[in-house]
Amino acid sequence: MFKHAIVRKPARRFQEGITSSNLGKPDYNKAVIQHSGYIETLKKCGLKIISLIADETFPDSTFVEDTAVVNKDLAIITNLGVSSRRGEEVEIRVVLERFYDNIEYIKKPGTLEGGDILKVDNQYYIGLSKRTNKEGAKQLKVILERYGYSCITVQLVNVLHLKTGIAYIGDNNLILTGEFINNPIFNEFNIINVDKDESYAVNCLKVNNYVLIAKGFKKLINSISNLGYKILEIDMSEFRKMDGGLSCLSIRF
Ligand code: CIR
Repeated sequence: MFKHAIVRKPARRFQEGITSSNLGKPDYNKAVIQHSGYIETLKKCGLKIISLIADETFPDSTFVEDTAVVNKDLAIITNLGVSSRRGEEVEIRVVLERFYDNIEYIKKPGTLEGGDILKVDNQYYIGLSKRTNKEGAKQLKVILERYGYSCITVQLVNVLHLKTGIAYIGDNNLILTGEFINNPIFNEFNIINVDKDESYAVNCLKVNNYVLIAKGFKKLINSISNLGYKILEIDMSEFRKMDGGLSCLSIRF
């Protein structure tokens, strides 16, 4: 069970962040409202929220997930894969120090972002992407193996992060789309394939007794609820414009 989530309010400069989407500029006020909705939903899942004030130095700093990889044993502070985001991790580290005795670091030339890290019980999948390089993945593997976890790397082709295209919702159920469909690495799972028109919603999140999913993706919502999960929908339109999904907006532990 998760107990806490770290979140950070979007910066006023949010729309100056990195994006590859063609969905237009995000509306700051709307993003703030949607962020509050996200927090309320996490509270409904039973989490205590550690809410950081906006950091105007970093337009992408609301996407806190990329700054750390955490589990019950340790926190690993990442070295983000783009220079415009390096430094976002500093305040996150200070918060995590309150909760963790064991803190490790991904160091240069290694780069790694939390969006590339998918945990399935004691097994980690590490996406090799434009943000997470082989050296970063190797460092993470060495650290996690010391704590008894195993790691497999997955080469990404088109997606920004591994979790842009895959989510694990427990009970062997793996949701995936695009380049991950038919990848033999995931043969052992019960696969929920997602059509291209709903690929944004793949980045959903199992938080305690609920699955959180972006609002308005009817086919995937049906597939997940048919498996017996309780679903909470969140309006993510403004974060989507900046390539951000549900998981990106928090660090859960
Ligand atoms: C970026 O390109 O870094 C941000 N605009 C979006 C980060 C999304 N993070 C994530 O998927 N974990």
